[in-house]
Amino acid sequence: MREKLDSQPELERRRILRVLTAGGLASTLGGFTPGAWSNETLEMPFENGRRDIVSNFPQKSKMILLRTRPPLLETPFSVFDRGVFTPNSQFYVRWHLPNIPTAIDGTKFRLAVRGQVNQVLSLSLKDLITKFERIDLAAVNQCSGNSRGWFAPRVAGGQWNNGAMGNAMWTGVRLKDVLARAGLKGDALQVRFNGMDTGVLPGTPDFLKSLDVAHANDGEVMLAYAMNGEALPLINGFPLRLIVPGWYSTYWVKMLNDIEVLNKPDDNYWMTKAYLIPDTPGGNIGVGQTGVKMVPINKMVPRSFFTNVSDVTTLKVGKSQSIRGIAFGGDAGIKQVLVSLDDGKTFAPAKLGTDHGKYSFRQWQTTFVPPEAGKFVLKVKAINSNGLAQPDAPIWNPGGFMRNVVESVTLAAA
Ligand SMILES: Nc1nc2c(c(=O)[nH]1)N[C@H]1C(S)=C(S)[C@@H](COP(=O)(O)O)O[C@H]1N2
Ligand SMILES: [Mo]
Repeated sequence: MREKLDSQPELERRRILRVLTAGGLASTLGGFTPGAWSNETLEMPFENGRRDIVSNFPQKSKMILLRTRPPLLETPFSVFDRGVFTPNSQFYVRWHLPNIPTAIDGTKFRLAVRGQVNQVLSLSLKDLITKFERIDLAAVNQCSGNSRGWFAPRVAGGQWNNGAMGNAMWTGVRLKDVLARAGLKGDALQVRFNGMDTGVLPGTPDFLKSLDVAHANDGEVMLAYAMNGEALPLINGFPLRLIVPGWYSTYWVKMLNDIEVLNKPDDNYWMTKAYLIPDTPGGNIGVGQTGVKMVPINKMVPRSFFTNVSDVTTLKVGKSQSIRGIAFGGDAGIKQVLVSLDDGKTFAPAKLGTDHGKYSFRQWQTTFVPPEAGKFVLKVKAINSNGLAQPDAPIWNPGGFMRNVVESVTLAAA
C-alpha cells in the first residue's frame, strides 16, 4: 500500500517540496529503441488485441504498450485487484503530441496565470506549495476512450481494453484560490489550460483544454503536484497537472505551465473538433446515425468491474468463492453495486468497501457458491448517488467514448 501522507502538514510540505525541487528529473523518454525491449505479449479479448508488455518507460513498471511515441500505456487489469489506489508506477499514460519534455527542473518551473486577470502571476512550485492551502482528493482519472477496443462496430482511436483509468490521492491546491490571487476581470468567461508538450509539424494544434469560469471556481478543480504521496511521474504530468473531479481526463492537462483566462468561448481544435459526443443520454446513438448535435465530452458515468475473477477462472462446485471488484460513480458517489449470479435475471447488492470520497474507486465484494458443474454468467452494475445506473446494453458513438455497459464474466465450475 502507498505510504500515508504525513499528518503533520509542515513536515509534509517540506518533504513534497524537497521531492519536487530535487534538481532536474533525469529521464529518458526519448531514449529507448522501439520494439527492442519486450518478449512478453498479452492477448486482449478483442480483434487485433495482441500487445507487448513493457517496463522500460521512465518511472513505470510493467505496462501494456499501445503506442510508443507519443506514448499510450495501459494498466494491466490485475493491478486493480490490489487496492483502490492505482500505483504511480502502473498508472496508465496517454499523450497526443510527440514533443514531451524528457527532463524538467522543478526549481526552474513556473506556472503562468494570464489573460483576463487583474494581476499576471508567475508561480514557482515553492509558491504553490507554501502560499496556498493544500488539499487532498481521491479521484478517478479515466480516458474518454477507455474500453474503445470493445466498440462494435469498431471505431478509430486507441484500442484500449478497460485499463485506461486509474484512481489516485491527488495533493495540490484549489484552482479557485490561484485564480483569486490573480483576480478575474468582469468579462472572464472560460479558463484555458496548456501543458509543456507540443507537436512536431508546424500547424499541429497545441493541446489546449478549457473550462467555464464557474466550473474552474467550484473549489474542487485542483492543480496537483503530488499523486499518491509522491511527485507525479514525468509521463503523468510532472510537476503539475489539472484535476477535474468527475470529468473525463482529457481535461486533466499534464505538465501544466500556462493558464489563460478568456473573455470568449475557446474555439481551439481540442474543444470544438476533437472530444465531441452526441448530446444524448450516455452519449449513445445508433450506429452510423448522423445529424446529431455534438457537444464537448464532460461528466463521467458510473462503471464497475470484476477484479479477482475472469473468463478463465475455474471454481469448485459447492465451495464458497469471494467475488470482488471496483466501482465508481462518475461525477457522483456510488449508491449501490448490484451483482447478478444468474446472467442478469436477478441482482442483489454487493457489500461496499471503504468510502474514500465520491470521486474515488470503491471496492465491492460478494460471494458465490457454484451449485453444480457448468458455466455461470455473473454481471455487475453500479448505480451512482444521482440514481444513474450502468446500461444493460453497450452504447455506441463514432468517437468510441463513454463505454460503460454492465460487465459480465463467465465462470466455470467443476
Ligand atoms: N499536456 C497534456 N495533457 C493531457 C493530454 C495531452 O496530450 N497533453 N492528454 C489528456 C488525455 S486525453 C488523457 S486521457 C489524460 C491521461 O492522463 P495520464 O497519462 O496521466 O493517465 O491526460 C490528459 N492530459
Ligand atoms: Mo483521453
